[in-house]
Amino acid sequence: MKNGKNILIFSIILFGIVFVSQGVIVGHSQEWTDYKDSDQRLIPDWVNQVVDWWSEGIISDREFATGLGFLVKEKVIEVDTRIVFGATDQEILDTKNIEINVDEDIVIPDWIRNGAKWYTTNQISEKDFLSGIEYLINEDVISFGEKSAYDYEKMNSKLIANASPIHLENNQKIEFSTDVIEKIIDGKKVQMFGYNNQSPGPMLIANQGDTVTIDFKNNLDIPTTIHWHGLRLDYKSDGVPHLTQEPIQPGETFQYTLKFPDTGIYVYHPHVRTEMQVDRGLYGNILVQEKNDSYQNFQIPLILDDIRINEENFIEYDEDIVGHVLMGHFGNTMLINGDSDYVLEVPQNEILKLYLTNTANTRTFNFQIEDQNLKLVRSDVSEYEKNSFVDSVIIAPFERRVVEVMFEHTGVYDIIHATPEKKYSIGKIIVKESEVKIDKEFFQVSENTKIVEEISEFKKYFSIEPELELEFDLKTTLDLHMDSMEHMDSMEHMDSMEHMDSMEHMDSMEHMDSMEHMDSMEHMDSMMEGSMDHASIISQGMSMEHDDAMHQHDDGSMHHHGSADGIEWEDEMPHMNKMSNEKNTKWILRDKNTGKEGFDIGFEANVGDIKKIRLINSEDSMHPMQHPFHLHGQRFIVVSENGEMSSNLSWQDSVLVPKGSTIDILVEFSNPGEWLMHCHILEHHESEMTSKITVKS
Ligand SMILES: [Cu+2]
Repeated sequence: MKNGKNILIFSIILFGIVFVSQGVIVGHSQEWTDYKDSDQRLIPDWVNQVVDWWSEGIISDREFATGLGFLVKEKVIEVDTRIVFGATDQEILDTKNIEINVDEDIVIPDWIRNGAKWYTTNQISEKDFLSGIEYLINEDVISFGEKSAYDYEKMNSKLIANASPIHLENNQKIEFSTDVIEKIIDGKKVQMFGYNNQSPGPMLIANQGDTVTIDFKNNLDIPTTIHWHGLRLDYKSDGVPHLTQEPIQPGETFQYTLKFPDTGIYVYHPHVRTEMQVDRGLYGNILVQEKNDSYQNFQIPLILDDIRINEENFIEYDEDIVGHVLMGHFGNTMLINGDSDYVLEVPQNEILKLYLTNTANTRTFNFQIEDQNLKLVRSDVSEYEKNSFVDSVIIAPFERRVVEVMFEHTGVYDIIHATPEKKYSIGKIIVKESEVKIDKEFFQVSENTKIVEEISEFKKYFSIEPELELEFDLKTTLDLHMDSMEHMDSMEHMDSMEHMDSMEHMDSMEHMDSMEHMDSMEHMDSMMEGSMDHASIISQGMSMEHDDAMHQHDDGSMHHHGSADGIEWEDEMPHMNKMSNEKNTKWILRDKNTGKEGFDIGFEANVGDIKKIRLINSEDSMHPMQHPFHLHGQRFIVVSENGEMSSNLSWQDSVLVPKGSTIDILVEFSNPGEWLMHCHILEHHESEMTSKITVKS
């Protein structure tokens, strides 16, 4: 019976599609053709994804057909009745008597829900929808072939990718590009950047030990590069402007050679105006698997991000100057896999391996799933010595963590970002009933003997003295003691002061008088006229005369809500942050012993060296906050924090150094070349919180 019903749905859909493919769309075809000719790129992302997934076999015939059935059920046919059921009223009437049902057993994939939801809520236009359907037809997606059962086991992969995956063979060469794209985020149509017209970019899936070539073309009107974060590849392909290559100019090409010595989840992103280009959507995952990997469980990459979209649906950046340097650019919309409304559907009792990546400019996430323990199994570059059950995982920008989770009970679960003060639901997981029997072994923790053995060889170096002690510091001409401005009660509602038209909330703003200390801010004027539109309204509107109030609060203390753990979870100084830029504010890496800063540090090592580097994030600096430290092209072990030895080790390429902490890392210098080390808060990096290490072969 079940099959019969499905076949019915298929035949209806096929019937409709045939009409479409023959161009029998009264009233639409003309507009449609124009539209398609004028701008191919307006085909929505979800359609491109569907086509790719379909051709890759990631979604089955049946999934696809079910999806269309779902669109019908969701009353998408109110508009496209003619598409699905025919051109004439009689044809529509003839078919309307047939009841359309989506089989309750069938898991509706995310892309279908999204497609239907976006369309029915007018987030994608009829034009977009129609051109998408046409695209599917042109791509022969309608040739259904055999009707495979919806069965994860029979699919060639249990990978639920965050973007259309590209499975890479050894020595394969692929084409890659950066492009301007449009995306719907939180109901807003936003102009963004994508890799191969997608954001997140395609998920690259490679085998450990392989080599592949990326023929890259920059289709943006600004220079860019691609950095392959965490890969120990040849430094000529590391994508660092002016160090390993020149920036790739608009229209130009560059060839990258990727190598994958380590398994795990990695992330690629630009390294030119990184803070702006990443925020606009340029990032993607790389999954490196063991050769002949027969991993049978679900693999689900989740890219955590935030993005700042203004009222005009625009991601605002100054083309000429890096802004928000003080704390980095916090977004006002949180995303999973580029979606502000992420929904994942999974079967009950299956082991789900979640690959977490943080691509936010500055926001550290504290990842949780409602009512679930997470089995933490991996960090950046390797598994942990032993896995452990945790409630939550703190993940700083561009770190990766891998957790496993198993849902014993069906239902809907929130994916949560939990700060000490607030819990944000940033997505949902729908757990469907399944036949799968629970595997009690999942709840055991175990040791990873391979990693234990590998790391044990390095333990004899754990007690060596550091050869480099790096201090984190800040220089700014801003008067950060104007902190009372940051403590307006209503501040948290003000969203970085974008909406502060009304001055009645500004009772504590009288402290703005210390603006007079800002005479050294040569860029203040242009800031006020340019990207600081809203802030300039504030400074005009507020009184500069209440001199006396200023000093009452000027105790020199900086208040940081929720930072008892040494992490700034929110933009606690939105006004100062917005005033800060790369000219008036510089973050610094300093060699404690020589006093040299940034690229002047000139640290060197030889291939084969094992050296300790101490990262010192003193609480006494001008604005102490956490910094995620990243070293290119090598791997390291976090040996200790504040003198306390780490109890569960792994290989990493990044480490979060909370405010007031000192962290020792043991670096295995295995890869010759010129390698960057920097803070991965992107605005900090762009404001020179960066140095390099030369590794000689
Ligand atoms: Cu930093």
